[in-house]
Amino acid sequence: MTGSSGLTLRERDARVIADIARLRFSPVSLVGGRGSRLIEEGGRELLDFGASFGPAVLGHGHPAMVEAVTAAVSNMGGASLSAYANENAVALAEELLHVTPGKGERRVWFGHSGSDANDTAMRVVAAATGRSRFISFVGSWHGGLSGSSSISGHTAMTHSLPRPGLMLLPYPDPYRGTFTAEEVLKYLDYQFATVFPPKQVAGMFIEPILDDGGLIIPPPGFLAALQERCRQHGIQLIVDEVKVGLARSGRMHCFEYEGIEPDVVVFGKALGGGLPISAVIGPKQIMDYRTAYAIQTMGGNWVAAAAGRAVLKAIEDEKLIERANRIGAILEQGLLGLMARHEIIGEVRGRGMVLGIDLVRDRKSRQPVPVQTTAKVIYRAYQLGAIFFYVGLGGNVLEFTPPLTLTEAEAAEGLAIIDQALIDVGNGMVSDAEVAPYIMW
Ligand code: 7F7
Repeated sequence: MTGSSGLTLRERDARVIADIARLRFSPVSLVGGRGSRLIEEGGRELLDFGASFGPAVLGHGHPAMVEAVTAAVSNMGGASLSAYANENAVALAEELLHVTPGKGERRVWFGHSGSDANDTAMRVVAAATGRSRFISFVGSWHGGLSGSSSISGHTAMTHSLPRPGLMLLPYPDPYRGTFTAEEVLKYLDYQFATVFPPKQVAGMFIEPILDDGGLIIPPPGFLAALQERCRQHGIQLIVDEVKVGLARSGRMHCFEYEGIEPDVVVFGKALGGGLPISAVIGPKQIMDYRTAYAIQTMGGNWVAAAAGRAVLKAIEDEKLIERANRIGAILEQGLLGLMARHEIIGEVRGRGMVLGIDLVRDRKSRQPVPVQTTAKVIYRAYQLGAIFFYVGLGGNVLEFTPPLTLTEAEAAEGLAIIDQALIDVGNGMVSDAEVAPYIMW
């Protein structure tokens, strides 16, 4: 199908959209979406197993979201929380504080994206503690702005320099065993005892599942051991729940699995259900540190905050935490079933409805497949009618982050598509040339 210009949507996109904004894992171009399905140009429906890298937790066009956003946009209490208190943002902050554990007086900051939220967390924590060093992890993705990318450790970000005074620790990987938790902790203690004085460290950024870095689940006790060190040295423990938080992991917060209580929690993606809103929750004495101004005119704006409230309400009304566990278990079982038939699947891992399959050359060596292989599976799945993405520093982990509203029947449909895609790629049905434009990192 072509627009009035006679060009397809993809062609028009190529003419006007900056390449620095693209991360395309398939040729799909969208004209709409409903439920768990996206509608591509021409009208074909595709099952959405990525939820646009996570945010579309309620799928597309969810009635509660339509109602909340329509009502908000029809009766706008201004567009700036910086300029005036607004009912939707204040209520959302109250609700977020209610569902997020933490001690003492806390305050909420609102932004538009996970990137600006991590940026803000970094700046305000540095300013309020008077410390300038940070710790984060190899493989982490905290955002694409100057500050948030400077504390990220993803291979896709090596074109920009890390923040001075950043220590990037390996995230222990129980599957490949590149580093064990004990080795990482030993290295951290050694750094603390020598060239990285802990009293100069403002904060430590942690993803409770290292998602873009390969969907790695931390070994039991690792995050608790980090928390213990943070407490000992007055380091703020900043947990980035942007990708896996708010019910996706089968808990409200993914950090709950670790029995830890962060000082600062960062939300994004799911919070707006696809609309741009992010939040940082932290201790009052940090979040009220006025000279660390983090004012964005439309942060916490009326409409995005209404979307946030609709998401939190749907999590409760539709028991989405329970659902993430139930449908997540069905998906996981299905993937384990595929593993029995596809040697290429080295491991199935995840929590709730954030799951991954690690594709390997062979199960003994656990060596990742070349990224082209993962890209081919995704490309073939797109042809068969489903959208997936890949993660991992070698691009060998197929990621499943569908809407939390995914039905059992849709889960089965997605599994059947992956099954067929693996068979077809195994039979050489997709060429290297076909997927070359879709290799992103
Ligand atoms: O919404 P935004 O891209 O600004 O969020 C940044 C961010 C912060 N923290 C975590 C744990 C994230 O995963 C992200 C963003 N994640 C990327 C977005 C770019 C494409 C790759 N897939 C992601 O999930």
